[in-house]
Amino acid sequence: MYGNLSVTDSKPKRNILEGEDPERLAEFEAKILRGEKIEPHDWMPKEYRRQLIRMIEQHAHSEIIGALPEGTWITRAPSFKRKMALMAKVQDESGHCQLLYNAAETLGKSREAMINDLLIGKSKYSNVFNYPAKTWADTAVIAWLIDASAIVNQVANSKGSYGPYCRALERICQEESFHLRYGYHNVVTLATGTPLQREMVQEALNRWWRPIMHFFGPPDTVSEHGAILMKWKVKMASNDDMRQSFLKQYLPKIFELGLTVPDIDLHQDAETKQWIIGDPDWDEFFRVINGDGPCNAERLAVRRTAEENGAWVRRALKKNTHAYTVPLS
Ligand code: FAQ
Repeated sequence: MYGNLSVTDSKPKRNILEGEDPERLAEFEAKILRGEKIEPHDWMPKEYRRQLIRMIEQHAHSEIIGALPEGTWITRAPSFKRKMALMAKVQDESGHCQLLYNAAETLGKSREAMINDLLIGKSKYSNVFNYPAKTWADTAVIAWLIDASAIVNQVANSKGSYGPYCRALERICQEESFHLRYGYHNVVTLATGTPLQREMVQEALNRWWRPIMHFFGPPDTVSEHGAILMKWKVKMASNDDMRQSFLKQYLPKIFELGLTVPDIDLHQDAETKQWIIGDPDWDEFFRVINGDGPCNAERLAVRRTAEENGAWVRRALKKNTHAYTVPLS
């Protein structure tokens, strides 16, 4: 199902709980099992903190970088109404990164350190935002199916164990559900429009399908962090289960619009009703998340420029001087 990927591709295991007090660890795990939330002032194993920082930070970076592919279409939206809607969406995504950076900061890593790790290429962000939005139809597919993928992941994980992350996810999901409806409306408009519009949306779907399959992470057999994150209820389902949940919900809607997906091996198992996908090229996934995708360099360059251009505002606020006296040019 997944080409030549196997468990032997994963890194060697280390003892992640070395040095932890067994009694406190047992109490912590019992609390999670009872469905209680862990809050910032509570005791937690070092590995729980490290994993949460890694995951929430990557999520925050994904939101801020994720605003870029669609953002490039604000000036080219096909009508004033759609321009307003797209602007609101892009603004929402930037707001989500604020909520997520705040949640990650409760674990002890500063926002400056997180942004720095993004800009030097140390921290990852979602694979999907390293591809270009070539046409207006790409923005429609992003807003419908990437927001849908994000919702599948985030609704599940909002029931997880770390209080600040779960509360941020709940709020984010409410806004993402507007994005999804906006995206679906755009896709329906194109799919039921002229032959050229229909062709445009099909081509966009063909471009985004594989990155969307990658979005949920590598197969469970090679997922490095999945087991411990699910044990501690940070991830509420495995990568493959999240991908399956997306396929079950959205493939029928795609087909209903008369659209297809570029996977000749895709089929539904007659007994289990599970969707079986072809190999979505996991080599490409690993290349992209490690910095070698079509737009990685461009995305980071834009963020670096934004960071440099905004530096004087942050300096002014930090010094608590009167920001309005700082010259604008
Ligand atoms: N992209 O062991 P696993 C959005 C990395 S928000 C890049 O399976 P894990 C909103 C992974 O980090 C989108 N890297 O990892 C929006 C790890 O590398 P590391 C973001 C990926 O953590 C919509 C390595 O591979 N959502 O879209 C990806 O157990 C529209 C091994 O993988 C979240 O961040 C990937 N797709 O599971 C904005 C949700 N997948 O750190 C604008 C929270 C895996 O060891 C427009 N995150 N990797 O160097 C999660 O649920 C999880 O972290 C997963 C990965 C499921 C992404």
